Amino acid sequence: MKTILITGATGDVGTHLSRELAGKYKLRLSDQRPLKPPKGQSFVRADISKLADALRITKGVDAVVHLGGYSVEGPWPAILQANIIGCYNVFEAARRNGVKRILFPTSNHAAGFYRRDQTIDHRVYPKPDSRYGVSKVFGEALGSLYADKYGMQVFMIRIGNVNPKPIDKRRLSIWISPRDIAQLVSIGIDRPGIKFEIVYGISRNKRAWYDNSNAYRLGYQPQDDAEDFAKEILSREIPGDPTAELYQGGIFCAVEEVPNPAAPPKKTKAKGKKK
Ligand code: 15L
Repeated sequence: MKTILITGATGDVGTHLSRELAGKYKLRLSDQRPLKPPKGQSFVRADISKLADALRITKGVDAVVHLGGYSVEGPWPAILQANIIGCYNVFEAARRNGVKRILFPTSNHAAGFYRRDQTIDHRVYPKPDSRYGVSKVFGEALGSLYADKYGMQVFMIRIGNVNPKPIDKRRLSIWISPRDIAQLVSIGIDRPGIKFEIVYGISRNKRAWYDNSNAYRLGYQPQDDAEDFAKEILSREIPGDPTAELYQGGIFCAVEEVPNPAAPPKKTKAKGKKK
């Protein structure tokens, strides 16, 4: 039985995967937050922004599923620490420990600025919609480098949204059920001959914005379709921000006010003074 490290195991996706993959692999779960592992699985607490921790957890595993990191848009220092430094440490630690295979669940937000009326495949140039999206593009680029330069076997899953059910209109296009993501992850772990692949982590959704033929070529046979929930979801949907509605990344594409600490303080008008 293969030993698989799952980083970021306390998160939603990690929780679904450790349940779905139990018994199929020997799972070593890791996170910086504590976790009581399910029976038959082990847990190692680690902070992947420290290379020494990343080296410790990647020792002796057959593959790494690197979920650890900041999982939504956030302040740059947090993204930098977790998703740039942390991601680098995990790839580098895996290489130094001789781990050949690494799965990096990237995100739909690496390409979130494609419009919803476009269908994109695994070969499109990234169009990140956020600092978080940029960090996922960094992970994809790092994976490409480690595949070409060091011969690592790298499997990228641009995940839509993992949930037992799709939660809104946007997710009808990008939803993936827990059992479908587990199937994709198993392909990434077990399929021979992987060098560097990008697939989309979505179920067989009727409203998909992705041409996921690369996943199908590698043997993916999704069981679920978000359309089964469409009637219920559309009946309660209220129109959102028009920019967010235009792009695949949704609200991550909306312009936000980023406070600039270097900017001089704004002058306030003196009270009672007329122009
Ligand atoms: C993601 O990449 C996030 O990790 C997740 O929390 C959701 O925001 C998801 O994308 C989404 O777009 O629904």
